[in-house]
Amino acid sequence: MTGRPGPVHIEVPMDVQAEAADVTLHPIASRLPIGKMYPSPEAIQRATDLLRSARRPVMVIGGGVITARATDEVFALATQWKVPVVTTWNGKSGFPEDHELFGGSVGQTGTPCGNKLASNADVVIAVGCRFTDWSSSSYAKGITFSIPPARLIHIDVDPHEIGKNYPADVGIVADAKHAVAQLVAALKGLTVDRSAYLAELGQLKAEWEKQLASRRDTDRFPFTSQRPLGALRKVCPRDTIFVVGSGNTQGAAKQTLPVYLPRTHLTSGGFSTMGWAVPAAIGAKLAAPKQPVVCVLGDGDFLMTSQEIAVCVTNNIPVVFVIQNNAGYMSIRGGQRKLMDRHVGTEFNKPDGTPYSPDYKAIGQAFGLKSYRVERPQDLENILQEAISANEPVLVEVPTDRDAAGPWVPGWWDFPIPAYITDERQEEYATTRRSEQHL
Ligand SMILES: Cc1ncc(C[n+]2csc(CCOP(=O)(O)OP(=O)(O)O)c2C)c(N)n1
Ligand SMILES: [Mg+2]
Repeated sequence: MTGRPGPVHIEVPMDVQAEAADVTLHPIASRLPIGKMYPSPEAIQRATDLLRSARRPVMVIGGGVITARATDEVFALATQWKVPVVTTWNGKSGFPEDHELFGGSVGQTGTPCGNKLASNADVVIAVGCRFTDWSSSSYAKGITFSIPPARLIHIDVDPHEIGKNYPADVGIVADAKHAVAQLVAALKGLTVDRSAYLAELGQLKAEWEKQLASRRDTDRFPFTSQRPLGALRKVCPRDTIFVVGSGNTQGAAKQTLPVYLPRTHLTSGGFSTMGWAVPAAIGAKLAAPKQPVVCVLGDGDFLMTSQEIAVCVTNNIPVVFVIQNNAGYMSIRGGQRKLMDRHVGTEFNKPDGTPYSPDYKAIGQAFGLKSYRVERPQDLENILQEAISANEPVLVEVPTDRDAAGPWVPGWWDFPIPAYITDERQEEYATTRRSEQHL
């Protein structure tokens, strides 16, 4: 209940559970510190000075912004001081993505726009963000971040995060809500003209939108990864909670599925844990019963915990499960092909080499869910609309093309090339690796 909030594992062995004792239970609240941590005035002063000198500021928000319920303060700082906002994986939903100051996401499967903006910033304000390898393009200089020469204001409740992956000019250990609120107050009444910078942002976003549309707005069938995500955004209310599985769906959702309200995008995050999305979506619906919950995930991910859909039926929990079926672990196949020139164990095939897939619609029906398979692209929106409106557990299978699956990869991730690959990929890898800052 203290420190950086998050999941905690406590193990209670059986023999301890079986013991009996007379104990006095002290009220736990009287043992905990009161309130949240405020920033030091000196740090706020130095951060404000730096922000006033910034010509190309960018705010990077991580999951800490959402956990600390600091999204209103972040919005106020961004709009008052005209600072574009980019998000990490867990920071997604911390800023409305239809706002003109939204710059996209950062990292390996961020957006080209988000990475360009962040790597060309002169001042980066990081709030509740750990700069993980995914979100920082494995620290390769200039791909997602250029710190230094960019100067960093780093706000985090955990002192170990400050300066851990990038040197901070101003490190602020504080609750994100208080820290950002104080920056807003310190800049109050000051104005700034960033019309040229914001026009550049608009241009970058327009280019990205064109790129995105080529895969999102196509009737190619089986579907691209992006098409059903675009359709979901069209038919789902603004407050819909999207719970996203791993693999191609996860990266594609980060890029293609805009969200507008805090806690409306839940992802298995950097370790991309398969089998997480189905139970997580059930939990999300229990926690927020008034908001629609859509779980969108790959066939491989679904198969790891698919039996949990029974819980939706036995407890009347109306989650919509959308399965992007490409008959295999296509995100892994992609990596195997690119880095090892072969793939193994990632296509689900019959002995004769043709694709194998269980019948997902039949699985849904067998468990007692209302179930669909989209057979034609023109039916997609209608089926999804019906699923959202049904107010009962629903399963929708969307056939997905094995060769049109996955997000764009505008950033970098340090994935070593095996020694037996002896072509130009070795040199390319070595060159980018040499630019990693922590080495
Ligand atoms: C528990 C677990 N095991 C293995 C992995 C490695 N892994 C990441 S994505 C992936 C394949 C996901 O397949 P699917 O859900 O069908 O999505 P696709 O990549 O085909 O779109 C695997 C095996 C993982 N992230 N989690
Ligand atoms: Mg798959």
